[in-house]
Amino acid sequence: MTQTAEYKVTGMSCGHCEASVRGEVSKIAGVEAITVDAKSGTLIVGSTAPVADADVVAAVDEAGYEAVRV
Ligand SMILES: [Cu+2]
Repeated sequence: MTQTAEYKVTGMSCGHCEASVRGEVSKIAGVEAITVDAKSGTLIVGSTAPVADADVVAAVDEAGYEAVRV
């Protein structure tokens, strides 16, 4: 892993929400590690190469939530 990016995600409330976000974000090329916490609304994406914030925001949107880069 060469870098991490943190996002604030609004709308998550339980483990199913975390799983949905994890599932969509894991589809992004280069993503190696995903830490997601519904309680704090935190998403941390670890990747081997730079991942566009727009791609992460789109993936989270696909899961049904809203992400903003911290
Ligand atoms: Cu949920």
